[in-house]
Amino acid sequence: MAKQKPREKSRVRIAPYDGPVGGWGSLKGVTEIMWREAVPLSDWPSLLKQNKSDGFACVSCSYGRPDEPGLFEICENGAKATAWEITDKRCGPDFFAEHTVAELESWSDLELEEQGRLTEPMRWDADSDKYVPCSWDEAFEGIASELRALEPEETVFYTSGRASLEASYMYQLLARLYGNNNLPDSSNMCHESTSVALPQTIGQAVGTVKIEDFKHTECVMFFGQNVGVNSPRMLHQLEAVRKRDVPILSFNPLFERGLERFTNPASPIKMLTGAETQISTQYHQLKPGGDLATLVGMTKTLFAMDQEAKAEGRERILDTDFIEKHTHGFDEFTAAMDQFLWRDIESASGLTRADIEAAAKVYGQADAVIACYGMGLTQHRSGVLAIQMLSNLLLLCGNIGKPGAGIFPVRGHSNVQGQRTVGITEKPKLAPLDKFAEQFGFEPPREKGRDTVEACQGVRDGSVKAFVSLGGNFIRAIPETEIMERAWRDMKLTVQIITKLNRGAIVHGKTAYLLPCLGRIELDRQKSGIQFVTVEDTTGRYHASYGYSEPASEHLLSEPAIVAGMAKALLPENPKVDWDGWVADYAKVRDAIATSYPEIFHDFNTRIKENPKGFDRPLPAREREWETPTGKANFISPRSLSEDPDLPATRLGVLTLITLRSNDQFNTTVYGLDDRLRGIDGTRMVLLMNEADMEEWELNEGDEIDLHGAAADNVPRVVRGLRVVKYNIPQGACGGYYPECNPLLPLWHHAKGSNVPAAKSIPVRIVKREGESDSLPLIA
Ligand SMILES: Nc1nc2c(c(=O)[nH]1)N[C@H]1C(S)=C(S)[C@@H](COP(=O)(O)OP(=O)(O)OC[C@H]3O[C@@H](n4cnc5c(=O)[nH]c(N)nc54)[C@H](O)[C@@H]3O)O[C@H]1N2
Ligand SMILES: Nc1nc2c(c(=O)[nH]1)N[C@H]1C(S)=C(S)[C@@H](COP(=O)(O)OP(=O)(O)OC[C@H]3O[C@@H](n4cnc5c(=O)[nH]c(N)nc54)[C@H](O)[C@@H]3O)O[C@H]1N2
Ligand SMILES: [Mo]
Repeated sequence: MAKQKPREKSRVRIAPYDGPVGGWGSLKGVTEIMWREAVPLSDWPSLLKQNKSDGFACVSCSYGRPDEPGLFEICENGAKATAWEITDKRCGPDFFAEHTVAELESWSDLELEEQGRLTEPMRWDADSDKYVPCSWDEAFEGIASELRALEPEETVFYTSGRASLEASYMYQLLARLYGNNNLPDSSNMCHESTSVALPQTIGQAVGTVKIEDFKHTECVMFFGQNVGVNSPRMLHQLEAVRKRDVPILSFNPLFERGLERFTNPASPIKMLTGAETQISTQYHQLKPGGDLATLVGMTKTLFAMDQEAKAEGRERILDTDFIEKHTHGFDEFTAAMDQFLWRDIESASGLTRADIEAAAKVYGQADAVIACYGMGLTQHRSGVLAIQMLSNLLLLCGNIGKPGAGIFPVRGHSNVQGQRTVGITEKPKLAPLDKFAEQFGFEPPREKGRDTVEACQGVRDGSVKAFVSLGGNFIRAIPETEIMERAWRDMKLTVQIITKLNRGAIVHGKTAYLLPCLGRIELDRQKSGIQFVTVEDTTGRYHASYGYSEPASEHLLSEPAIVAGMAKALLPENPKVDWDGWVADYAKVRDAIATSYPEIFHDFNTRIKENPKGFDRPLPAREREWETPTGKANFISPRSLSEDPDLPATRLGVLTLITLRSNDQFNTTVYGLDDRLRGIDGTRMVLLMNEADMEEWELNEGDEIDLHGAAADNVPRVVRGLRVVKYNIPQGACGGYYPECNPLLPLWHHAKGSNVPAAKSIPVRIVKREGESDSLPLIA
């Protein structure tokens, strides 16, 4: 029985939220989800184990752990992610016996995942259109026989950024032994712009900041990263930074509550007195994609300030010694900056010259500056360039490679950075293929594999015929939902290694398997005993993660065991790859990782045991060693302020859509329909609009509209039935939730150089709905 209008609560409320991030609202959020997921009371104290050296690495974000973690080294959203995984709800064969897949088509993401943890491997049965239980061996054999019938390049092995170093390493080896480098991961939709931009500028693909740097910094900047929702543990460091009266500058088209105010829920006094910390000392509401122009404007201001200081015989603003000794391309960069006019900077950034100068002054006067950034920079057509421009700004004042300073890409998933480190990459030059060849006695494929966008293109043109997902909900996360869903069903094989039912199970290939796995919080018992796994956080530190809760079902296998099961069924025996031995004892996988990557992982097992707080990867740029072709840190000069070339020639009636995460979701996992911090309760089908634009379009709050894609290719793309909400967002921009708005994002609209879908700048047009609305009234 198809459900009616599954996406709204019976009561929908839109009203501005006055509270801070954290505080009682946050504690209430935690308790609500613990009840909703029916987490037994005995498991509640487990929250205290989160992000402790003897506990588990939070399955939510990738932010690092301080050396002395607080009693509650958790946050509202980390607690939600934990509750989501250790839930008492189960989705077993009885559920699947009751529902055909066609029937589940109309279920929302929330309703699918609300069924709870999957308990047994399942195979899709074409005759009944139902998932039916199968044994693990049947699943592995079935998958292997499909894959054997294909050419290796016709299969894609996708990973979502949560899988451990051990599982990821085994998985990339499986793909390469099978014969391809088709190893895209969620990073391709996320911080790939970072991984492309930073090696060219500072010679490493990851950031340079450690948590201790927050103790020494004199200024923190945020470009397009929503700390209060997506990496809330960082608020503890920001609170301490503000206590020292250090300025924080935020650049964001939306006023995000977490960048404005915070009440520490771990501080009893603050909770009782309601004391809030003001986070940002300056908040610049730029246009979507306006960062590049803003950074150019700040740079011009610094040049002017420096000239003035020089003329007056004061200490220079630019770090001329650093520029001279450590950088390349400064003269060309200076000339490029001279080309840009303030008039154009103001119009491309949406900020006034005075605003930009005010930000530059604070930056220029601080001796050590940290620049944090997230999807607001990476998910644009010019994302790579914007990151390079941020790096330029830091280099000007020597803000890389000294205490309290650095560039800080705040990555998403808890091990997304680590997966790339251990070989999950479609770019052969980033994997030690010669080493693999020697270690495992085979000739690894040398051709470039497919990234996320290229994998999607392959599914569309039929050249990709099988898709194996280690985690994630790929079909919901990618652009162009409708077109991609149609193409997806033509594939020969889809395999989902997941923990909960999601859309990727419903939209499937001709043969389809669901392989349910253990989560990281669960006890992983293997032949040699209980195993732990390891992850790399966004500061480049490796931690062990120990599960503690009983598995959701006795039939679950760990991710390493599933990868090994597929590999053994598919690949010829290889005496140098001991899949069984690896599964029996993950320490042996870590030994293999150490052999492949000795500089980073030498003595891996010893070091992880001896350092309960983790150990660090080498970060050459932190030591001012530049592993670039010039041997220096490079200034990279932008040639334009990025007019997005994908926008249609005639912009009449076109708005730029930013796709957003709510406070009640982890990526495509929707915990609930509320977004407390933005004052939206009970629905996600909204379009946030500027008041002046609403007048222009003659719209009132609560009106229902259809949103159409307005990209230059004129392909019809539409999301129907969004309700207009008046919001403080720049004129010309509008906001909607991800993944609901993904049908509007063209596959080809992605960052140049990194192929990250430009999800923060989608051209759209509004079409008003005539007649009666079938929605519930808004209660303001
Ligand atoms: N609770 C929770 N935590 C998460 C996740 C989650 O979904 N929920 N997801 C995880 C993952 S995989 C990731 S990648 C990270 C994502 O975390 P973030 O990097 O914070 O990503 P978003 O929330 O998509 O958007 C970030 C901010 O960019 C702003 N923005 C949009 N366009 C622009 C622009 O042009 N310029 C600027 N300066 N700002 C802009 C938006 O208003 C928003 O505040 O979080 C991780 N952590
Ligand atoms: N429009 C728009 N699109 C976007 C974005 C955006 O900002 N806007 N953001 C992009 C970004 S940054 C990202 S990272 C992607 C991510 O998007 P997703 O693919 O949604 O990422 P996940 O959170 O990894 O996927 C959730 C699924 O992982 C499975 N899962 C959970 N825990 C585990 C586990 O321990 N093991 C395994 N094997 N499976 C598990 C569950 O079944 C769950 O359904 O979306 C991208 N898409
Ligand atoms: Mo991400």
